[in-house]
Amino acid sequence: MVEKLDAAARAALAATLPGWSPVEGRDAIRRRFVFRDFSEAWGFMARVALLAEKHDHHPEWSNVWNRVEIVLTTHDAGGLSERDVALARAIDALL
Ligand code: H2B
Repeated sequence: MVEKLDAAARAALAATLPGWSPVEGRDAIRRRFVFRDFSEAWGFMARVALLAEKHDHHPEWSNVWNRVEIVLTTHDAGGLSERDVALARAIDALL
């Protein structure tokens, strides 16, 4: 079983992942990405999909033309875990 983030790790989130914010009513974080067009958005999603497979950790996400919204939470833990932090960092490193 994956452990949920402890209070110290949660307090550090704003500093460690400044692009991500808490999702209202859920133990999850979200980031919205805007690209020039659909092609760029889809290319980004393809790279995130490969990262997700590598991490064995998968986003909840949606795409509308040039916009992608990614929500991260750990289903196996019922909330945020280090897996979400690791994937969020890896996604940020793609930008
Ligand atoms: N992704 C997310 N977001 N949360 C999980 O708990 C999770 C996952 N578990 N991807 C993984 C796959 C698990 O189901 C497999 C069997 O490792």
